[in-house]
Amino acid sequence: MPDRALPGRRRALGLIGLGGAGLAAGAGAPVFGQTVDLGFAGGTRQLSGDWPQKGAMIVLRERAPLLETPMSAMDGEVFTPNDRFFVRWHYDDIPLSVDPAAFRLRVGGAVRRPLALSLDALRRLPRVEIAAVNQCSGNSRGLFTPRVPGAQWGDGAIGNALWTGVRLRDVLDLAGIAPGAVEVRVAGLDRPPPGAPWFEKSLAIDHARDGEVMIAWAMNGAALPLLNGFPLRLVVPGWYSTYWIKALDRIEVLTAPDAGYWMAKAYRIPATPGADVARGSKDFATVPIGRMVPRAFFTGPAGDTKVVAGDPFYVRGLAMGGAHGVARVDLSMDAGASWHAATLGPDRGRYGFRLWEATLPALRPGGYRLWARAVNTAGEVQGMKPIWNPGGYMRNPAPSIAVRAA
Ligand SMILES: Nc1nc2c(c(=O)[nH]1)N[C@H]1C(S)=C(S)[C@@H](COP(=O)(O)O)O[C@H]1N2
Ligand SMILES: [Mo]
Repeated sequence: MPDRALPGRRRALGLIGLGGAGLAAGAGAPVFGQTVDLGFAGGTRQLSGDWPQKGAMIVLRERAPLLETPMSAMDGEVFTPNDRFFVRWHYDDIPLSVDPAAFRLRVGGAVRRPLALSLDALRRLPRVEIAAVNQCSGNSRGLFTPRVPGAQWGDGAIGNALWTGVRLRDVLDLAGIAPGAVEVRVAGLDRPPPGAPWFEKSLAIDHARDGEVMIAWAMNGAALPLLNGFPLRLVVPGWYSTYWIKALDRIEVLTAPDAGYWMAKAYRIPATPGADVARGSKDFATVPIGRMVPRAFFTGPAGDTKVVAGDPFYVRGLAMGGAHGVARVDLSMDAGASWHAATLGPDRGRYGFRLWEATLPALRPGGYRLWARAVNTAGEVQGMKPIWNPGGYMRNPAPSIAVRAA
């Protein structure tokens, strides 16, 4: 971390008026000298506590911010604390202050009544709450082999929250969808550099109206942190977070498919099962990234560990089902030849995290490898073999940790 850059950043982001949201001047002390090893070449990163409303985060990039959650911050937590929730922006020009009284959410395009909704007007609609995992399409990209360009995340570009807000459907119904609508485009307050396209994403009209896609103003019972999209963000349960537009201020109903850069060119995956193609290939049909896939994570321990030979050992982690609930988390000590079910924690919502734990039998002295996999309620099983695609999207091989018993 260039420590000279930190005071400036603290000033720039730390003095933001949030109209009562109470932004502390800096979230905590910089954690100088503390590094985290994300498990790939170049993956040794500095922890910093110098971001507003954030505790210690792994810094991938300062401008535009890419802040990763250390796995230790998710250990034993179904809901990822807001001050440790990962941050990802594409463009440098992000909103540094938003006046909630002046803020309006505009709804336009193919609608009967274009709207400019205040936050108070939104709050008069029926309130909904949903637990959902927000995961970057490129989470774990740093672990791709061969390596691919893009943000070199470890496993921590992910978090689960209980989101509070209103249904996108209710907002669309208030405006009245006009005939011929096919997609709904969303965009936020961050601005592209000159000549670059706005960061806009679109959902099919039926998806936008499914009653699950929501506009949230709170996560885990508190206002969204500025870096996570204050005052409003889209929440698209079960889908990768590229669609979860932050600082959402524009909704536009389209009568033709969105041909913009961020739909037509970026965030596209191979149209193959599991988004998997031969290493190095470039020539394949693509589709926009969409639903997430099941994943399990070790959090305690989060990586290779030593245990006392002859003692049972306790291991735990998190799992997500992707676009469905978690049915099971399995553990294997023979590279997937046989699997044993771990104990799941309570179900706090099908799109959210589920805690899992297991106490494993005593080991003789020696070296072992322990694997975990998640299985969702649709029967999708997390596979052993890593996929590959040039965008570095949707990585989800069954994780493993080395266990040394002595
Ligand atoms: N306005 C806006 N919304 C955005 C983005 C962005 O660059 N601008 N990035 C998206 C991507 S790719 C991700 S991974 C998530 C990250 O959400 P978070 O920063 O709250 O964790 O925000 C999404 N929403
Ligand atoms: Mo992302």
